[in-house]
Amino acid sequence: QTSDPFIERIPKVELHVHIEGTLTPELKWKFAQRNAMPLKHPRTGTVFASLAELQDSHDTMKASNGDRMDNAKETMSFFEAYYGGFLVLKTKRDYFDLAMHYFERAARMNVRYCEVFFDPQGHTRTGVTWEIMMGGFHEAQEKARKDLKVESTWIMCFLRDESPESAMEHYVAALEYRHMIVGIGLDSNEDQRPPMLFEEVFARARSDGFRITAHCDVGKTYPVEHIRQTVSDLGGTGADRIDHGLNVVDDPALMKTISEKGLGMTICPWSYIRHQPFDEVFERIRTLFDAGIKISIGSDDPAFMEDTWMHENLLVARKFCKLTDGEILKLAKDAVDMSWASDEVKRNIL
Ligand code: ES4
Ligand code: ZN
Repeated sequence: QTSDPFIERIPKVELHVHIEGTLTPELKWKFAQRNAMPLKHPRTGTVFASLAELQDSHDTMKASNGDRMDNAKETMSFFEAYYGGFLVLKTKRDYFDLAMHYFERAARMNVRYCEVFFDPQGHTRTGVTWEIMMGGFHEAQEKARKDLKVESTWIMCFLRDESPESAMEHYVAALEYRHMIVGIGLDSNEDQRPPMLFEEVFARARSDGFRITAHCDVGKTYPVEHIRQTVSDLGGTGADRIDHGLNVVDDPALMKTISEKGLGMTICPWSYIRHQPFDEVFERIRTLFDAGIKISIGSDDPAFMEDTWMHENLLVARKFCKLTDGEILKLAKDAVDMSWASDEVKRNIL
């Protein structure tokens, strides 16, 4: 099912989308062409000769599907495809176009407000300056507000597979752009990287007035301890939200703490379907919902998951969690509630 008038009509808030995860193969190809860069497969070194070849290997759903892995040697793993995308972003215009492409999609889905993740370390390490990156984002954001009535702000994520020192350096550099940034997050490969490794920078961000969140349990099952740290410790007294964290359903006491603290969780169904049994994913989401925990549906990396944007994520959640119109409305309201928008912006959303 692809059409659902109620879901189409309802005003939306998106709180979990990586701007780099909205880089479609078409945009990647366009930027590579105009920056005169050959696009290579990050592992095999093969140069993609056409957009069609790139599109083929960009399909990380295929790559992560166990038994199709063998005969899909040329496909890229998620992180290969994702970080490969950073290489084609060179100019302020690239950053502007990337963000504008997302805001235009958002407007078409009636997304009125969004908090968009970006990964500055992934950009500075390819030689891009803050001015180029934030300048392009800012111009797009202003145009989207004016022309599309899409309100937005940014959440700066640290790459947890980089060092805490690098996170701190980027934090300090970002202060010049703090008017654009509402919160600080943590993403990338979670293996052996508990959130509290980054406590110094999160505590500082907290005391400087930023909201904080962290990705937990994404890709495969990581220790519930990562969620516990995020809930109770990060930034001194715990984060303001949790990104993902589905495996908390294995720990009813922690679920109770999340519920009592009123912490919202951002949930991206298409991201989990790639790695986890289908039924289990939706049972878990339903369990969180029924426990009264605030959840907000997001798209994570829509361009890397078979083109599944906010709309498609809501559709699949609706279908397999058997959500009524009333329950869809509750999700939409909880998303507003969980957001870090000012009261005035919140009033204008729904
Ligand atoms: C990500 Cl850990 C993770 N999962 C999905 N998308 C991402 N973007 C950056 N980190
Ligand atoms: Zn994410």
